Amino acid sequence: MAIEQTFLMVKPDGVDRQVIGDIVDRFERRGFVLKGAKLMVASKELAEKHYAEHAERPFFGELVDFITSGPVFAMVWEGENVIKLARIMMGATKPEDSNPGTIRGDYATTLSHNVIHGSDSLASAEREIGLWFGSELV
Ligand code: DGI
Repeated sequence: MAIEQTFLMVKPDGVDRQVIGDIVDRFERRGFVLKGAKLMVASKELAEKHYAEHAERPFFGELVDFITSGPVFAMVWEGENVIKLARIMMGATKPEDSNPGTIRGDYATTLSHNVIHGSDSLASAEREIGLWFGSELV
């Protein structure tokens, strides 16, 4: 398995709940390496590009409004199989399906307020890292 990079983001509810430290700690303890991080408020344009695959869904407007409603903590993490393993550590999208011990299983309150985003494939990781970090990474 090759070394990969993935894009992870603590959503506004997670920043508000002050769980950035816990989330960073989980990935560091798992052996992954933080390659970039920033606290920022996403523009509507960036949010719409990020969630472009959901553009036709009825909840798209709500999704964009929520992700731009306050600061997010955008991150790039690196490691072996990090894309898949980060998704497992995050837990399922729906709070009723996310297992205790996962990030969402421990913190998510509703379907939209589910604390963290993580790329779901190599193609989306590359696209999302480019979108959020461009050429900023060291
Ligand atoms: O990759 P995920 O975040 O686990 O899930 P996703 O890419 O299918 O959806 C992106 C986000 O959109 C998800 O974290 C929460 C929200 N979402 C997904 N399905 C619904 C939804 N929000 C609402 N209100 N209704 C939905 O059916």
